[in-house]
Amino acid sequence: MNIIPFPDRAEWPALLARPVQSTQQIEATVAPILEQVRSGGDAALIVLAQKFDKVDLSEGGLEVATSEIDAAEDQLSDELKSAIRQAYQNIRLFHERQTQPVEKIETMPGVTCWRKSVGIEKVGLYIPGGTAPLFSTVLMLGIPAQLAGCREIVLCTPSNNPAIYFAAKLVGVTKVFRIGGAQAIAAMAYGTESVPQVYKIFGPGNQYVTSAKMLVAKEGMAIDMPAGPSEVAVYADDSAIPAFVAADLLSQAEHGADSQVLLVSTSKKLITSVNLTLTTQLGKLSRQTLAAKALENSKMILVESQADAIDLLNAYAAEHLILSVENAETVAEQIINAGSIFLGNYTPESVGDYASGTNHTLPTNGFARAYSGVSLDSFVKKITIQHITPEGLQNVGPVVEAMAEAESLDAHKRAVSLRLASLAEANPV
Ligand code: HSO
Ligand code: ZN
Repeated sequence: MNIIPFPDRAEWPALLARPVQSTQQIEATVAPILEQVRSGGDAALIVLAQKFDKVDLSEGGLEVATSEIDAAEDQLSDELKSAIRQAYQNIRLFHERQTQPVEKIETMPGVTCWRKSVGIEKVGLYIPGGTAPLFSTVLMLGIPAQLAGCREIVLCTPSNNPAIYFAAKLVGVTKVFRIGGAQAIAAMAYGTESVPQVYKIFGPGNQYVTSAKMLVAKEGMAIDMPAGPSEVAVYADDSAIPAFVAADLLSQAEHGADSQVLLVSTSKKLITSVNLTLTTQLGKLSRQTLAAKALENSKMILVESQADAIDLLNAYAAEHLILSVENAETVAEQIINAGSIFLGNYTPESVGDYASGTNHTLPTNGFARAYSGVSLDSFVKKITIQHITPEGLQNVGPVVEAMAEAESLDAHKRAVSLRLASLAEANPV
């Protein structure tokens, strides 16, 4: 991997920049696909599935039959099923506690305000196919959707992997469609004869899927977040174990050729040892070609001090940040930009990817500066409610009258004044 010793702060932005991807060309391919689905519905989806996925959906239909979903269970080993069930429980427990109790706040005597959370009625989850169909993402998106009480949970995936179906059943997905790519996003955004139109679309995907999500977002569809290639930054000192660090870097690199990994350290010794064991471990991976490509975009950065490391990590805003340093928890307090943080030598990112309980759908590409990962909140909207008693209106009314008058909004003022006058009439002093 590229080793960069003591870069000047002026060099940081260039060093930390993600590989740029030209979106224009992809948009030009994706926009007509969206239009084709919008106007052609199911028939267009069948044509597109034939063209891009080489599957004939005209016979079996776009929707995966319940019998096929039920049958998935028999195709999985007991070991995998119990692993998925345990992950389900941990993720569910962590997300369940994100529920906030309704709290009625009396801002002035007689003026009460509160919020209620309501699950988004219809949500769409996209699960890519490809070389490693990530059924874990079904849990990460489906569990908060289930907890939020979303009434319709639609899942589109080009994959017929039984683990995806098994997880979909666990989280209570209402309909599964064998549709992939940009056309799946279009189907959920516009609705077709078989695919229900949803109000928010979640899930990872390749550049075409991401571009489709961005395009429908421009038309007003809610999406989870702008997704880019996955990434990890590891900050390690001499208390770190080089083989563990190398394995963590590779676990992110194996996701795809466009993944990015970063090692930051104040120890040259650590960097050298990680680099050595990385090469050995890489040679043993089944996805070594992909991982090796990702490592070409990746860097090991040697810095002078812990303060420099923290500033650099905050500037990078990693999707995943592993702190394999002494006093990791204290260091974490100084991290202000990251999607998810992993503390110490025994907290690999992969545990968070699958089973600890936290969500693995996280902001990439520096979006961690302003976005959070997916959580229960992503599947609910919060409706504010208020109730004002006659006494309350006497308290807050004059405030509103003064402000409305200053904004020259007479009707606003009158809505209060009329009521205050009627109260005064009913109860003369
Ligand atoms: N690291 C990925 C999630 C994942 N890993 C799924 C394995 N399966 C993005 O956070
Ligand atoms: Zn992963």
